[in-house]
Amino acid sequence: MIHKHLKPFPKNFLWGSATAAYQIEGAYNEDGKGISVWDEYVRAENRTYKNTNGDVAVDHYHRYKEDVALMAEMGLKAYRFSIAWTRIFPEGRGEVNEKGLEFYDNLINELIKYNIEPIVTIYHWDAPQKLMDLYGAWESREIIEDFNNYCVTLFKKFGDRVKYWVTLNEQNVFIGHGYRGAMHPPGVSDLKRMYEANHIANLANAKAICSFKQYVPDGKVGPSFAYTPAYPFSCKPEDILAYENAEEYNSHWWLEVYCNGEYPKAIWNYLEEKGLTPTIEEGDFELLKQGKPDFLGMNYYRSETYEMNPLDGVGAGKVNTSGKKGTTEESGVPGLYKTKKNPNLKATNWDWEIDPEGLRISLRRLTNRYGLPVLITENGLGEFDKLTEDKQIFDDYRIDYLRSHIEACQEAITDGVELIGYCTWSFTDLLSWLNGYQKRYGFVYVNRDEESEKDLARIPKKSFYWYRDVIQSNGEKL
Ligand code: BGP
Repeated sequence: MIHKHLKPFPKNFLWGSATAAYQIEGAYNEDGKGISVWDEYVRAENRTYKNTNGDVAVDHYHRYKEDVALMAEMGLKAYRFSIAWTRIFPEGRGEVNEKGLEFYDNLINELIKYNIEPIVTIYHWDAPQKLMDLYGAWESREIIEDFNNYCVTLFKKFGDRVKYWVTLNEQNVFIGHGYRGAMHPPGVSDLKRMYEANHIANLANAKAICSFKQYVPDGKVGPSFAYTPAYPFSCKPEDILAYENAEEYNSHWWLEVYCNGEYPKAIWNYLEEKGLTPTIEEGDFELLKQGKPDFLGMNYYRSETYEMNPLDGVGAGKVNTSGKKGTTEESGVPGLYKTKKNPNLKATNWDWEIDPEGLRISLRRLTNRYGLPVLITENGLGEFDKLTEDKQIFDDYRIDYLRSHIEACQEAITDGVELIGYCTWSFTDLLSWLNGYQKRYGFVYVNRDEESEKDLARIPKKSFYWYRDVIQSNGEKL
């Protein structure tokens, strides 16, 4: 569809940027905070790039006022951040830590002071270690109640000022990496456990949404999903089927549950044959159906291309966490699909293919299938940045990436997609879970690296001023 004229961005469009607690806050054991599964996981060698951890991260906990002032200078309309469960409940349940609530209360008030809409992510992967020790965190149904208590505490405390809430960030990633890829805590590779934990996370998500409607009736809530649209490598029917397998297996397995309270049939059957379907208890589907989101949060970075993979074909391959281009290995699920490099797309140094049209395709696919408004909760470019001697960063490649993706948003809006807002990843540079500090995403450079915390100085990049103009012109000046 080629439009002659594009519709303007809506007047109240949320031009935003996003971060997550573990990746920016630091202060990992201060003011009563408990230990999270990430605080614990990174203690063992070789789990992250150069053994980096978030003990200090970019010290946002102590510098939040400076960071929010920079957001205000940029004219940001919305800021998406996550709350660390272990700051609120150090042990995951039981006594509330007032100091933890106070930190986020201050942050929210600071944002509101500058008319920046706070978008709160309730869970961005940092489950309390105590709950992991007690009952295996997401592997026990006990977490549904504990998570709900944590959510209700937040709704009661912040629901008067926070109207946009994200329940779980990228359940497909934290469950997939945690229990299949063994790359995130708890570092397990066991499909049965993965699908059980995933089902429990679905129930926790639905229950939290039900509570939300009760406590914040004038707010909007939804999960954030890492959507990577699948493409077929060729028009051979077997490749088309491989791409459909990938779509269903990697995305709609989650999205159908969020939006319709059901698991997609073909994948359910596939898993049933293997004895991998989750245990369903009475009332589960009723709860899943009740917990309907108001919007879909979508994190979009790239597309992925697939071809047929025979039953004795390739399995999981290595992921590039070093920034050495071309080190990503082919990977697949035998009998379902395998990944292929898309010859039509350029890729980043971490081998993520750059595909703005893929964002438009994603928005249209999700709108067509689920009919919900969409909030882009993450989109951005992770790259090496160079600080010049006179302390400037010319990140034109990031501007190009963001510009083309914002154009894709406008095309999707013109297509009829109801897009609430667009949050870049990320506002300041921050810790990338597995890739250390060298894979930078921010508008604001943070002066630190894997080896040293240096002075953690904040330096706006060229993209900072570019995005300021985009916001000021409501997307007209790209
Ligand atoms: C998403 C996560 C973010 C962030 C981003 C970039 O999956 O929600 O927390 O890390 O990806 O990924 P990476 O840091 O691996 O480059």
